[in-house]
This record gives sequence, C-alpha cells and structure tokens, in this order.
Amino acid sequence: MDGAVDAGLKDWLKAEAEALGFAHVGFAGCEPFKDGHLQEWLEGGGRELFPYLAAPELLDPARLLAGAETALVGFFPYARPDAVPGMVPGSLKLSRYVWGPDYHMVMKARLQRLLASAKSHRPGLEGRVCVDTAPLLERQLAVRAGLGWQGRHTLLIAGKGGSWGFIGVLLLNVRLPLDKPFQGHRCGSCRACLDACPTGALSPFRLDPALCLTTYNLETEREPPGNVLEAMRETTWIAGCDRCQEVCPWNRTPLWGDAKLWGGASPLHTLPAEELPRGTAQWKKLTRRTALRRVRHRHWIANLGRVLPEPEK
Ligand code: B12
Ligand code: SF4
Ligand code: SF4
Repeated sequence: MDGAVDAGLKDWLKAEAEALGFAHVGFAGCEPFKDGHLQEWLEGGGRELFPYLAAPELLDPARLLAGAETALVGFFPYARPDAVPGMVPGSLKLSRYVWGPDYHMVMKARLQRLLASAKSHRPGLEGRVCVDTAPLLERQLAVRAGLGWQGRHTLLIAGKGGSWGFIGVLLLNVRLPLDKPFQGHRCGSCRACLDACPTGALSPFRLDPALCLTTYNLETEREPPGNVLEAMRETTWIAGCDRCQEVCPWNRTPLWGDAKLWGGASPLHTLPAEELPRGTAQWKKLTRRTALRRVRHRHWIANLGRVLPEPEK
C-alpha cells in the first residue's frame, strides 16, 4: 500500500463508523508519543498493577500493526437513562459501563466488519482493531484525532458528548488525511471530580491506579488498602465506579447509547444486596455476554464481603 493521501477512503470510513454507532470519529497519525508522565505513572503503581501496559511498547502504536500510519478513533456512547447505579434503595452500585452487553465484543465485531469491508474495496489494506485490551494509549490517540481532551479525571471528554463513551481504534497501514489534534482542555477552574473521588485517587490530570476503586473491584483480586476498603463499604461501589464522571458538568446532557443495544437492567442492579444470587451458576447466567463476565465469581463474592456490613453477632 503506498502512502498516498486518500480523502475518499477517509470519508467513507468515517460515514461507515458513524453508521455503526460511533458518535464521534477522528483520524490520528501513528507516530510515537512522547514519554510525558508515563514513567511516573508506571513507577507509581501502573507497572505492577497492569504489567501489559509497558513502555516503550505503549508509546508506539506502530508496534501493534506493521506499517501502521493512521488510526481511526471512535467514541461509542454507552450512557442510558435507566442505568443509574444505586437507583433502587438497598441495591449495590455497578458502574454504567458493565450494565449492558460486553462492549469489547460489540465494538470489536463492528470494527472488524468495517475493516473487512474496507479491505474488500482496497486490496493491500491491512488493519488491526483495538478496544481497551491492547497496549495502546487510546485516550491520547483520541486527543490526537481531535475528539476531545483528557479531563482532570484523566478520561476523554468528547466536548458536549461528555465522557460516557468507550474508545475504539482501527489502526491502518495507509496514510489518510489527519484531523487536527485537540489543544489544551476545557475543564476551566472546575475541581468537581477531584473533590468527589472517595479515595483521593485523583490529582489534576492524573490518577493513582493504586487508589482507584475500579482497580480492586474489577481489575485485580488483590486486597485493597484500608482506605479503599472503607470507601468501597461506604459508597457501595461493587463493580467499577462512576463518581468522578457523575459530577462532571460535561456529563449533564450526555449522549445516550443506543437503547436497543443495551437491553434492560438485570437483578444485579436492582435487587437488595442481601437477596443477590451467590452461586457460580447463577453468576454465570446473569453475567453472560456482559463485561462483568471478566470478573471471576470468587472476586465478586469477595467484593460482596467487602461492601456489605459485618453481620451483627
Ligand atoms: C489501565 C486502565 C484503567 C486503570 C487505570 C486508569 C488510568 N487512568 O490510568 C483503572 C482500572 C483504574 C481504570 C479505571 C477506569 N477506566 Co480504564 N482503562 C485502562 C486502559 C486499559 C489503559 C489506560 C492507560 O493507558 N493508562 C496509562 C496511563 C499512562 O494513562 P494516563 O492516565 O492517560 O496517564 C497520563 C496522565 O495521567 C498524565 N500524567 C501523569 N502524571 C502526571 C503528572 C502531572 C503533573 C500531569 C499534568 C499529568 C500527568 O500523563 C500520563 C501519560 O500521558 C484503557 C484502555 C487503553 N488501552 O487505553 C482503559 C480506559 C481508559 N478506561 C475506561 C473506562 C471507561 C474506565 C472507568 C470509567 C471504568 C469504571 N466505570 O469504573 C474507570 C475510570 C477511572 C478514571 N478516572 O480514569 C475507558 C475510558 C473512556 C473515556 N471516555 O476516556 C478506556 C479508554 C477503555 C475504552 N476503550 O473505552 N482504567
Ligand atoms: S473511578 Fe471512582 S475511585 Fe476511581 S478515580 Fe474516579 S471517583 Fe475515584
Ligand atoms: S469534573 Fe470538572 S475538572 Fe473534572 S473532568 Fe469534569 S470539568 Fe474537568
């Protein structure tokens, strides 16, 4: 594939990606990122907790696809009006992004379909789909593609589209016209997310992964430090945490995800904690094809023990 600029392919890809549910789509170059504060993040706990996110791989998107030139970056909204964690008195809080079908599956399938279709039009085109799990700085790539900025909570805010959206990336071995990177930020003097975080994991534009609730209730089975454990119990976040996004003014009028795609609330979101099913088979049934299936049953049970008050003796 030569590196010729191809506006026709770009416009076609953008229109197709939008038709597949991506509310914002931009195109970024795949040149390596500058180190910035990455080392600091790795040494501050990132390396130990997420060993697959190692430098220098993380800094170079082209390591994921030979000859990668352009990244299509899409923002896939997932908020929906009926998904309000803790909306039923006595229920536990599961973050919005685990309420529906597993976004990895949904977005990967759609981007794979787009890639297959693009390849059939352009012999020689190669690509790679990345959604969350690849060692890729997806939010930085989204900023480079002009989709928005990383807020003080570190998440991508897609302007008026807010931050309730996943990022999906399609790396391509062809040079397409690039979008203008987003410059600066639009957080102003706001500090709402920093003040609302129950564990103090946030400082401006920086997250301490060793303190974020999500690290312990979803990503790792390690025992949380005392203050995180206390915060889990007080806030009842049992899977993920949305607090820093709930208070963000950019999320006041969110982009709603496709209602048909997300289905209804499951008993995990609505039952009082004491009535939640405990058995492995029920857990598997309730989490089938959802992002929660990535959490082991024994981790879920451990989380329940952490969140529920000690029984009175
Ligand atoms: C590891 C990971 C986590 C970890 C660590 C998060 C983190 N901020 O690093 C944990 C488990 C805590 C986590 C939590 C969540 N995650 Co997560 N996570 C990832 C993952 C896999 C990698 C993130 C990463 O690259 N971290 C590495 C560090 C280096 O990135 P960084 O924070 O941008 O670091 C920069 C800044 O901190 C800054 N910096 C560092 N130090 C300093 C110091 C100063 C002074 C300054 C100015 C700056 C600065 O420089 C660093 C390098 O550029 C991505 C998917 C992907 N492959 O990108 C999803 C991803 C970021 N997660 C996502 C989501 C949805 C979440 C949660 C909302 C889930 C939930 N509801 O519970 C929470 C939100 C927590 C939060 N406020 O960020 C989405 C975010 C979508 C969006 N709109 O941005 C992603 C993109 C997945 C996806 N494909 O959609 N996540
Ligand atoms: S997800 Fe929760 S614990 Fe993690 S930084 Fe945001 S508010 Fe803090
Ligand atoms: S809550 Fe305020 S500081 Fe935090 S990301 Fe949103 S606008 Fe920025």
